Amino acid sequence: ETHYPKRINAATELVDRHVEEGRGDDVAIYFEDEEITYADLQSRVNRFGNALSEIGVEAGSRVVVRFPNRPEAVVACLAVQKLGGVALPSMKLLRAKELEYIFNDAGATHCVVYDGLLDEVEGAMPNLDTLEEVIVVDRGAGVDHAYHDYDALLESGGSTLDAYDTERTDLALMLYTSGTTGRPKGAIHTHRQLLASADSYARYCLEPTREDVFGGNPPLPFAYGYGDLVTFPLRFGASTSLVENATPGDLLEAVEAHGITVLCSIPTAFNQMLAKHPDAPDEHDLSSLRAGMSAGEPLAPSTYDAVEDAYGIKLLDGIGTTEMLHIFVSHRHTDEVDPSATGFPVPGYECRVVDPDTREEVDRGEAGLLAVRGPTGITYWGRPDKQAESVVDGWSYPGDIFVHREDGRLEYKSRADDLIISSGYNIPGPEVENVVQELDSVSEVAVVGTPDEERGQVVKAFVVLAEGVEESDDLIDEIQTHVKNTLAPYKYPRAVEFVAELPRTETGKIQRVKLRERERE
Ligand code: 3SK
Repeated sequence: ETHYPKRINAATELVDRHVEEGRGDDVAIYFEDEEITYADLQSRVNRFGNALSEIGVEAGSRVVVRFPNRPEAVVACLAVQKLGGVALPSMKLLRAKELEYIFNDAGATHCVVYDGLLDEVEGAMPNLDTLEEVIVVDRGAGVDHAYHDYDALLESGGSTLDAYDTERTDLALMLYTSGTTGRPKGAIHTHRQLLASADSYARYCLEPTREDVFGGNPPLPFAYGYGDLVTFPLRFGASTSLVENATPGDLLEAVEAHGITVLCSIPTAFNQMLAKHPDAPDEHDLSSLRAGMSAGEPLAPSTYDAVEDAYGIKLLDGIGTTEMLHIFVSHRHTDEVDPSATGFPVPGYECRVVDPDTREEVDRGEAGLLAVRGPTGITYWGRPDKQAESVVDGWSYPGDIFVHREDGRLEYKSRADDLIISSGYNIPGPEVENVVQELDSVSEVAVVGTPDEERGQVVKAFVVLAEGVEESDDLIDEIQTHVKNTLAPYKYPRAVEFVAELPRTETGKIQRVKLRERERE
């Protein structure tokens, strides 16, 4: 708290400060063939901010920003924050019913929306209680509308704007959890927390400089993407490379075109890059890369090794959550990375592994529930019930099972919900997944517990086979034998089902809850 002045505005720190300190000509955003400098970005934020203010956005207003990864989304969020409002980026696949809940729960008054994503907002409109104004970014989707036009507002707004005099504890960003179970929850973050996520994880684990270019495909409305592609690069006067709806191939092209130095993605996308573009290191100049970041799902050691072999970079696995805003356990790029562990508590954070019942710290080497304390923490919007469950005595409980090892590293075991209890043994599904994933015949795998009369639950693996591999009983045998030979034999999957794909959230997380539900039916 005390490291930051009482009055601080994140947008000013991320943009204006660089211009004032003579870095206005540096590139802030690469997008397609466009290079948007810090001075350009400041001008757009100011002009759009002035226009938003004319149509009623003020301190405390909640503004939904609905976009693929494009510069207008960055401009909109920063303009709202500069006015003292709260930016609420929304995942682009959300449907009208889901949007209705989020708009009403947040009390959103304004929405800035990309033309291709307007229809679901319109579908929700008859039931929106607080929405006053809609601003559409017309990019040729051919929608006919009578709302405000983003480009016209940008033209009309004056190019200077004094930031609202926000306090460090004022809200700046609101993100809804994807809600695999129950209603989505709004996670809220202050101006200070936004900056603190960069000043802890990014500063110490990545040590960014002005020469860095952050790039990747996590969507901006995902806390991971917002940090990697907005807060981190702009905090350090570096650049961000935005690619709309990037496939793994697009990302490899962006590395070459924009000179990406820090490549951010999720394990599935790294696996797809490796599998679909095995010749990428010969076909593209990837020499700008200096580090990679992976989150969203645990990173299998086999993926870590393959990325290091192919691209020559350490892929830093990190655990973060929407509620915690960003990563709180990771290796630093200067560490000797041990891919069997997630890493150390990020500087600024403390972690304890506790007994879920007593909340007492367990011995090193024993599995327990992770408790975290640091510059960001869990705060829900209007959910005292969930708040009381998730924060106890000042410690946030993100809901993950970890082992704190003697070497100080934290080793991820599973989500608390994903622990399989079979014949009295505790079996973390992701540990089995990592081993199955080592087989060349396997493209993706998810492991859950399936009900069993004798054992309570048995371990079941859902396997997506690599291209060209045919399912067979021999393959099942190979998978089971490989796990038995690598882990304690009771962890082997007694059931194996081949599937065409795994259910995933829009942010790429495997929805194990859906697989478990299917097994219970
Ligand atoms: O879900 C995650 O893994 C995550 C990681 C970093 C930052 C934010 C999130 C939600």
